[in-house]
Amino acid sequence: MTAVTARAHTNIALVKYWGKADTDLIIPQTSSLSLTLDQFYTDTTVAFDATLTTDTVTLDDTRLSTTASQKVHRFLDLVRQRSGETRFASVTSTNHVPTAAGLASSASAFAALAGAASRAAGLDLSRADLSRLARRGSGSATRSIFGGFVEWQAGHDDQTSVAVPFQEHVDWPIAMVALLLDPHHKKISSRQGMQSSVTTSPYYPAWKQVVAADLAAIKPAILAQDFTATGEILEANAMRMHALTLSANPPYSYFNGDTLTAMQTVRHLREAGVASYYTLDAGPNLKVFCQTPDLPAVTTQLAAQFGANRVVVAHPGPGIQFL
Ligand code: 2P0
Repeated sequence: MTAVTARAHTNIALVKYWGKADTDLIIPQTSSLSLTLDQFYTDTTVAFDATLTTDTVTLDDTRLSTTASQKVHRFLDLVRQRSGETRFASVTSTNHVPTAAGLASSASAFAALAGAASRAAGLDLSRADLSRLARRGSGSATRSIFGGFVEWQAGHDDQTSVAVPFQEHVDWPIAMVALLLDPHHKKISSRQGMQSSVTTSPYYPAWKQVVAADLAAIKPAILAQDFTATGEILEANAMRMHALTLSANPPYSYFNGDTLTAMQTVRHLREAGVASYYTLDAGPNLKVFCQTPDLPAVTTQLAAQFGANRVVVAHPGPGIQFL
């Protein structure tokens, strides 16, 4: 019985993934591009153990029920299938977030699980293969195998749908300020939400064109370290993703009142000469993209309005590590 521990960081998509072409293999409708973040990560230890009669999953010191850990069981089945491992596993996972407000993410969770479970089962996978494996747990986990700026190339099957580093070592003084507005679990999961957008939003075909254009534009902007162009693209892309929720049937939204207020704050900062742009995922928490010299202005304003304990500064982070 060998226990293996892996650490994976979460990532924030600058050009978002919002919809699957294949819900079983998790092949997305479009490619996406993200930035891995240093402040939010998951440490996961996996050990296959002949004395176990079922897989056990412990998250932040709490043993999960079979129902709550269904996705993990299915993921372990996949690893057993590939490796020939027949034993059940114990999985122990800790989410590291700087406050109790919770930015727990399936991206860091399944990336760390892919690493720890595959190695514990005796597989020695390349990072590309780890990315493909992590994808089967959660789409966004595909990208969390790599550090810095990462592109998940949509592809069309298990082999071709994989993340590739776009710029792994980021030498650009940028930051992503997380504003934690609501720690609660979302009512509509990303999985349900994106599928509803694919099947019911009349804007979905336009979204695919938006993503293609945004990817083509953001890559040269990142390489040129063009902060304004990068910021404008990521903010517009996030809003257009959220337009898919508002235009679904039935319509829904991940925004709350504070989300709208915080968006206005960022616009005010910009008008006052503090260059900053926001993005947000399937929840109300904003992430504010800014340049390191502007961090004091951004964090002071957000802390004054929402409370210092809700503001966490993140920078570009690394890819998967084995501890
Ligand atoms: C992303 N999100 O690109 C997008 C933007 C949220 C908004 O990927 O069903 O947990 O497990 O593949 O990866 C969150 O969805 O969904 C997500 P599944 P996932 O980061």
